[in-house]
Amino acid sequence: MVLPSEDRRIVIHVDMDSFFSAIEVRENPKLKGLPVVVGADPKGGKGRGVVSTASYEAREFGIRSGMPISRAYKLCPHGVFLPVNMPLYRRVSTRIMDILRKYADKFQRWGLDEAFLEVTKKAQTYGGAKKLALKIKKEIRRREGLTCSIGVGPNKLIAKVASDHQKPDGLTMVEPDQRKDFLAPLPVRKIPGVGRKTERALGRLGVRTIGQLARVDRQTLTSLLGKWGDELYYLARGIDQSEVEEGWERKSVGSEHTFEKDTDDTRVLDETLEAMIERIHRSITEEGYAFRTITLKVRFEDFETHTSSRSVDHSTSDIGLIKKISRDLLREYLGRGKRFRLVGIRLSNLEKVDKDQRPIDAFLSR
Ligand code: TTP
Ligand code: MG
Repeated sequence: MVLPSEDRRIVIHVDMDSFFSAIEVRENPKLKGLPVVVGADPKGGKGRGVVSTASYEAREFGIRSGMPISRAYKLCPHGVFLPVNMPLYRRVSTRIMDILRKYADKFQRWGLDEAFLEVTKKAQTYGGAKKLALKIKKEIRRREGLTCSIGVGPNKLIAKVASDHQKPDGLTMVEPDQRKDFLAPLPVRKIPGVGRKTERALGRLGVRTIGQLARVDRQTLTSLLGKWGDELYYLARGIDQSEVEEGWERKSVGSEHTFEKDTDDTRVLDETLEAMIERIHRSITEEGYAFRTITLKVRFEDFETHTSSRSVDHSTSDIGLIKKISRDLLREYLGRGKRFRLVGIRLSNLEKVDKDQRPIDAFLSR
């Protein structure tokens, strides 16, 4: 089923290349060409935090986002390890979004370093969209000294997968009749929203590529994955009717903390969570948001990692409630005879309660 409206839209997705580390290199050109790793509390590679991002030179050593700094250090001891300077990255992000917005009929920021632009009217044709994309790249490079990768396609799904296709500094055009061939050879996890869990479930059906996924019937997918299976049925065919929506961002905000030393001291755990909650709470209320879901993440000393969530009936911004629920959630993990390496808190299902406020900055950390 391809709806006629599907083919009429032209959507661009822009994603900055190795965003945090590219900014660091721009600020300090001596770092150009070096393996640069940005992460929480890096201590020259001896810290216990995780990697936020790595320059493409550092990725050659196998360093990836989310990896412990200590592992990154083992892979590349001569790398340059830098702390996260979020206020700087936010300022750069805001300026980039201001550039992008001008090129769009409709604009949707999607996190700190990416955005969707519907350009159906401004571009008219795929040829026009390509010209627009090249202009965007040029302007970002000239004004900010940074590169980005761009995908152009008939909907948000295709545009997003395409922007990731030739990184860094790429431009990938996928016209409506090319979408199936474009998607078919890619692994299923390239579909936004497909994580390890879905990948594993599909793997059990022998499905590894999007092309294989497109051959599975709808019933099988829904009985395996429920509503998400139904969505996947369409996504695998390159069909995505979701709109480019102004002001709708990735709706969650959270933070996590790796302890200096693994701990099972409940006071330390409580205090750490409280401090994080106060910071996150300040940020959501300042931006005029309320939440419905709280997620606690814990990682034990042996790296076993768990998350558990609880949702409330109506959206709220009650800090006492966040603290209480997080303590309840934490209790399930106490007394296991294992120390904690990391705790994290995330608020999701955010809802705007104060319409006059600016949209929330998509995340404090992912
Ligand atoms: P990404 O766009 O996923 O990564 P990137 O811009 O660093 O690299 P790429 O060229 O592959 O797009 O994320 C944007 C920024 O978000 C990234 O620079 C750092 C931050 N981030 C984290 O802090 N933790 C994470 O796990 C990820 C994936 C990103
Ligand atoms: Mg990026």
